[in-house]
Amino acid sequence: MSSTYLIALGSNRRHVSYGLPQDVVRAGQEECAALGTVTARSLIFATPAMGAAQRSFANAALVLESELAPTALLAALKRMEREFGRRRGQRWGDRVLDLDIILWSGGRWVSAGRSGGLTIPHPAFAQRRFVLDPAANIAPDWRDPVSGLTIAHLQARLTRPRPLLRGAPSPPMRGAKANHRGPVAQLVEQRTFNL
Ligand code: A4P
Ligand code: MG
Repeated sequence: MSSTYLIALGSNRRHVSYGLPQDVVRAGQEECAALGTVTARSLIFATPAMGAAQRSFANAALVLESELAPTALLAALKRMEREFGRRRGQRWGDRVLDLDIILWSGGRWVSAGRSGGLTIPHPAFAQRRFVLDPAANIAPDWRDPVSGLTIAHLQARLTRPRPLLRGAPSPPMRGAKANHRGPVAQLVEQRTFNL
């Protein structure tokens, strides 16, 4: 029986033959066709690095119909990461391509494994614009089984204007331009490589 998966792709390192991160991500989107049928591919987004990473990323998403069960798909994605990661001079642990399973048609999945196990939905995806922007590009109506919210809704929560301080709203300053953009909304606007 085939299942539907939402896969997130990310890269912030060059590949010796594919080249720049956005080209690595595009190649990754194409290679995923070996795992089933890719029914939707997002635009590729340039995103500011989050966390310990230094260089900005290229991020994308795709929808995959596959006969593979979640653990078999994860193993195949890890294999693909390793294939993309074979690059001389690269530090141990760095990968040219990161492939995560974000959602699947079966709802929730949790299984143990020797190298980290598997949790679907991906535990952090609802807080990550670099996942939600590409995902909203191809699957805005897909509902997260944990929060019950659609991807479009989760994305809007991260990007919608918010007051900086909680509590009673203060009256707008006379003559001042309204600006209710919160810290998240003030992040560098994401742009796509494809436009
Ligand atoms: N694992 C459990 N659940 C899943 C799942 N749903 N999908 C386990 C994939 N893997 C899952 O992941 C470590 C282990 O998590 C796997 O072996 C698997 O058993 P990993 O991809 O090997 O390691 P990682 O990349 O360090 O973890 P993770 O969580 O993917 O890293 P992050 O937190 O995603 O950090 N900034 C921008 N703008 N864009 C990015 O793409 N990526 C990172 C990577 C940091 N900052 C970024 C981006
Ligand atoms: Mg990962």
